[in-house]
Amino acid sequence: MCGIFGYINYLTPKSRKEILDLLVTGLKRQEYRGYDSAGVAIDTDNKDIALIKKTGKVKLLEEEINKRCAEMDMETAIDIHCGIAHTRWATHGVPSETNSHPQRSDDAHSFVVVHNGIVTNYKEVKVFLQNKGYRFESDTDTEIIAKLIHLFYIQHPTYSFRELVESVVQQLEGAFALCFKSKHFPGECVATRRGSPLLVGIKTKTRLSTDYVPILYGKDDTPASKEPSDSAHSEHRPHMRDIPVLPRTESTSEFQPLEDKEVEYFFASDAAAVIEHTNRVIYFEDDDVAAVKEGALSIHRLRRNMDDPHSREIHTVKMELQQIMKGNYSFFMQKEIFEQPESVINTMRGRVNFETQSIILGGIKEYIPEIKRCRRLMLIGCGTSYHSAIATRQLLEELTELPVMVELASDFLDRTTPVFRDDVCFFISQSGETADTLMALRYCKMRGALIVGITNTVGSSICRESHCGVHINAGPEIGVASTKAYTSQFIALVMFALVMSEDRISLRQRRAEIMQGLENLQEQIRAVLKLDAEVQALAKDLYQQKSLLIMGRGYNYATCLEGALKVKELTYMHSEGIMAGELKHGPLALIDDQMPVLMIVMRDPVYAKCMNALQQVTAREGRPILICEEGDNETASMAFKSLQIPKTVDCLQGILTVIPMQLLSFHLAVLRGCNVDCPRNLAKSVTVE
Ligand code: G6Q
Ligand code: GLU
Repeated sequence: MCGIFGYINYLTPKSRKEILDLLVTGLKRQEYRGYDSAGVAIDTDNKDIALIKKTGKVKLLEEEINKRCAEMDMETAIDIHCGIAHTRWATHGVPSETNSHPQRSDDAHSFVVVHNGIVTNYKEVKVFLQNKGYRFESDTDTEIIAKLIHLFYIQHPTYSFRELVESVVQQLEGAFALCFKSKHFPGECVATRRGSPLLVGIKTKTRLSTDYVPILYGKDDTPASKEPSDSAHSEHRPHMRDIPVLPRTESTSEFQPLEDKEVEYFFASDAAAVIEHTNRVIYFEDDDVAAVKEGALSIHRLRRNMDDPHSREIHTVKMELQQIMKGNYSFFMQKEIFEQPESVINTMRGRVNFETQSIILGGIKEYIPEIKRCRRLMLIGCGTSYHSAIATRQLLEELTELPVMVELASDFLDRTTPVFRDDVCFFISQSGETADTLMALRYCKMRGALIVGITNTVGSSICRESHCGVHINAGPEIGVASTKAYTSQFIALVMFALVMSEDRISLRQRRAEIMQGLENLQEQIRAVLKLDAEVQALAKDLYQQKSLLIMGRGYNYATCLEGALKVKELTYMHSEGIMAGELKHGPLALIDDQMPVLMIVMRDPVYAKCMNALQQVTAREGRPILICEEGDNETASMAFKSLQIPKTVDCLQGILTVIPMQLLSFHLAVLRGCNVDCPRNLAKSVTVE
């Protein structure tokens, strides 16, 4: 989920020092994407491949490279070379040098690979490879890719580098961008993607004579299939046992190189990494396999569908480096809000099977029988993470029929809350390092409870100290205000509730409805994000106010708390999330024609009660802004202003209602001149009690 950078120079001589500088700079330009370790692979003097990897910042990798310089000739210019580099955000295996990329096929470094994303069927492939005698050194999903290409190479010595990669990706499920280098194919590079971004920058001395690179399709395929290429892939994926029914694509005589002799290629996850070298860029599509051989770039696809294009356009990127560092966004928080259509999918990837309506959470699978026997569930966290527990409590109660306690870690400890051996305690934390949450975890562990970690950071303290857990896989969150981690925590807990109710026939209908909701979520989040301009207009009305009250109840109460927290922490404006049912017990006193009030009123089981609250507000001349359902003009007509958002199943609605709140706090902060990504008095990871 982080950064790939590959650099190939063809007849453009560069010293090892220059090549390493280019690779390290390529990684630095993508540092904003967040990562926990980094690594590079280049050729050595004696035709081996040197792997240099380091946990932590790219700066540390750079220092390690400087130390290793003495081993190699750094000055002599090399005419043709391929180097690959990577920043890793761990999803499988803790951040460590062995787990960092590039991952290798064997001690001899026959093949090395860098990978962004998650291979969801890696266990199956790993067992297959272990049975073939491969020994694994890392805990990553990625290592199977390096080993698998090695196996194919042994089995099919006549295959080209590109054909080997094509054979490999046919066996993979999940999301990936990959960049390969091999000792057997010096100066060549093959890269491909499915679900993770990848592009190539092209630099030539003279202007390119073409604006596109033709796509070469697999030989056996006529352009008749109606199937999208993705499903074609999985359909034709041979079972591991009878590997390989390998495709042969176009012969080399049809290979169409770019007409330039001296050329440099820059593979990257983001244009930010190539823009200082060239503005000529091709963005790859899913299942494109791009190969650089003898200075020629070719793009292949295994099979062709009716409306597939004949070529990939070479775009001219007009932006300056500074502009695209945050991927077109001005702030990390903004980028992370807009990443949510993808991050929610990453949380579900490899876990939810919409066809069979089943969910597997690999990290807690073995503990499910024990969890089902427990006395109660306790969900413990701080700040935003605590809110994700509030958001899902009702569903957990419904689907598990267990008592569910939701606790703020600090208060839980203050009370020395009784905990028992048959309790199951969930610790929810984006960073996995929050001191209060960690202390509460140790407190419960000492008392013999089962500890389940829900974190975004593999290898964090909470991960290490839990008995089992779920990684939310939202990708690195850099903005201090948590956004995409919240929606992913939400989904992780919903998935847990669904797992717990799998064998309950009476809940079949309810589960099916929630699964449908999960499946539609990506599109619906996209639709909510389209309201950005409307939310910005609201922010313009509100930004000079001193206070903002946010009211709701039921499934949307958590959105009120989370919305108010976002507004407070980012804009320094007073904001309060109020349970609408509590209005008559005091907060109503705050309402007049001046007090800004935002209310969430969806057509769910508490609709009528929310409407009562709304009437109480309007009766006191309050002028509420409403978040309501798309097409619900009746409710909207009661509002001073309204935002209409798509409807989903009640228990998932909070994912869609929180997004306008994230956008609103963001726009308010910008308008009030606050530092969006680093608000005052708040750290990304609160490691003090
Ligand atoms: C919210 C903040 C903050 C955070 C807590 C808990 O925008 O980021 O409320 O959620 O400090 O942090 P962890 O989730 O990392 O434990
Ligand atoms: N899943 C891979 C790993 O954990 C790649 C993670 C990434 O995208 O950086 O090693």
